[in-house]
Amino acid sequence: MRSYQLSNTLFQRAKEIIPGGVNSPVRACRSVGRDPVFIRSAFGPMIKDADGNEYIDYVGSWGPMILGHSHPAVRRAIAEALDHGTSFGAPTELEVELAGMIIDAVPSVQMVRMVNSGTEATMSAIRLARGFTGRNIIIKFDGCYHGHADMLLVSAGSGVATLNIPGSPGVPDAVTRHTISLPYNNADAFIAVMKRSGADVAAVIIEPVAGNMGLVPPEPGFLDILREQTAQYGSLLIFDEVMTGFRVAYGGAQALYSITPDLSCFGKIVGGGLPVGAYGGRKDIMAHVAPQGPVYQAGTLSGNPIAMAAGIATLKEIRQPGFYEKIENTAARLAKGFRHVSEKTGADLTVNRVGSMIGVFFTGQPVNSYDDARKSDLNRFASYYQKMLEKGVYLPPSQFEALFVSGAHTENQIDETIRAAETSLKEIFD
Ligand code: KE4
Repeated sequence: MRSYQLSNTLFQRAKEIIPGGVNSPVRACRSVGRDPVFIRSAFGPMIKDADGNEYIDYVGSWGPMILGHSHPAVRRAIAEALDHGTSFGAPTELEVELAGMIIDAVPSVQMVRMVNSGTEATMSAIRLARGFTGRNIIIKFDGCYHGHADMLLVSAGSGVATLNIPGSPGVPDAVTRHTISLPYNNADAFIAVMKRSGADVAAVIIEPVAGNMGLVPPEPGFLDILREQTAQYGSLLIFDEVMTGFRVAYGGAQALYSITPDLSCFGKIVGGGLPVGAYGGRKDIMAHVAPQGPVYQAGTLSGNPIAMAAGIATLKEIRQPGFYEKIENTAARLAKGFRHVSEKTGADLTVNRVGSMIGVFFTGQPVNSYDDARKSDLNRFASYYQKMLEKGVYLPPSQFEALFVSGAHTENQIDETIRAAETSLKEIFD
């Protein structure tokens, strides 16, 4: 039996001085009925908690750790950058290098601005779209999470869905009245709204593969319809690739589905585990960003050299031939294993996968939207989470999150995970 004594002591202290004891709500594990473990170290696919318990990690810091933790090349790059200082608040060669790598990787991005989080990236892209078009309406999709900027906290996924809160107190109606949220994968609903209001829509923002309601892929043709309709009405199409960028392909979901958005948002992997976000796209649009244009956006630590170094090192590793094929095969093995043990144990699971992102839903029905995802049995998910943790498997503590497979996960660890899943599911469904 594992001990969690130090994690529990730390959590009691944390709750006295940090809201909910955490610096991001979903980490509090409230929806899975247990307190969080405090992590002390991580190497490769493994993390270790304060009590010395080890786990196979499928959270990967919510996506950034595509190489696995503490990758030697990333550590060397950070150490090298540290030798020259930590922050200057001035242009550096490293931010030019990372900007160039993003532009080389994603053809739709002709110019890019670094920020410090995915939230900053999407918030800035929305402001830019409104400034560029002179319009106010934003369309998003139920269950998609684009960070915690006021105008996007409408029918959001991730922690908002996990805590089952409709939006958030403190967000004035005046801010969200220009935000329309539609069902994901519902082309008819989208076309109808564009027919009615398209001329007033500044932008449509979407997770091209939804990872914040669990993992929900776009249905064939759905993204194409978004592209056609936004082009027809002069609205901008924004791909929020904070999670999918450099994850589902080196060129992101837009490469996978051959869609050219007008703006794209990035985060997570582009920082290699350090705080980095970015937004970019058509040069004629990005030219409106200050100081080149009038749309203001700024950040003290934007382009921080240490973070840039980590991002550069990460992208250099994942662009190596065979990297995506490897993590794709590893993730396919894991998804196949989940499906197999679901049948073997009679557990009602739906397993969705795109690349190295996997969603395991506790429902026997297909999951193609947020409404579908919310039909999942959250109590059984919570039991599964707890049992898997006890067996040394660290899953995202929410039905409305995705699992991430890294380049460091081995076949043995996948097979160990599947064995733990089989035992856990038997205990739950017997
Ligand atoms: P951050 O501000 O948390 O860096 O990024 C916001 C964001 C934007 N867009 C997408 C598609 C995202 O997935 C995110 C953040 N993802 C969640 C996990 N699903 C962050 C985890 C957390 O909130 O602690």
